[in-house]
Amino acid sequence: MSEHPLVGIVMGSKSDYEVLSAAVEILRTLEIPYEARVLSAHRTPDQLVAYVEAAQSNGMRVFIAGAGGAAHLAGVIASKTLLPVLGVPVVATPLNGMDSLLSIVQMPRGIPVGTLAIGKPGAANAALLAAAILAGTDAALYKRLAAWRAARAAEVLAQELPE
Ligand code: RP5
Repeated sequence: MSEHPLVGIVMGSKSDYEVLSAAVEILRTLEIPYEARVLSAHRTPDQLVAYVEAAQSNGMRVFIAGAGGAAHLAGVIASKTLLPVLGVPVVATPLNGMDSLLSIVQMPRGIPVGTLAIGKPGAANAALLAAAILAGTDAALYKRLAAWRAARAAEVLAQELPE
């Protein structure tokens, strides 16, 4: 997107994109400028920190971080910025995402990470939460988010059960 990104989606590996694409979809639908990057807390720590610092300087407002296994990506990002960081646990090991969930949600006191559900529902909700954060200072986005919610309600009300 041409406008400067307000949401930075960071994932530890390209293999996480299948999950994080659910966040991308929501951000596109709500017309929120974003950028997505593959940066790893343990494989590219220096580049990760440089990215977070540069992104913040360039007007980023929210980070979404998705990773699997011993998922410290969101915590490392949160350690380098005061911007809200939303963590998405990804299934990447035989522990089925519980390892990632606990790694992200159990941040020690003082460096918060808002933690979402494991997998695609969590990624979608991270984007919706980012939208809600941004909508506090963006009336047009607030309207788009309200319309999105209303459409979900209409979908449920239109559901019919088989005879
Ligand atoms: C984590 O290890 C990544 O976030 C990913 O979920 C997992 C596996 O990475 P790859 O081996 O697919 O690169 O750091």
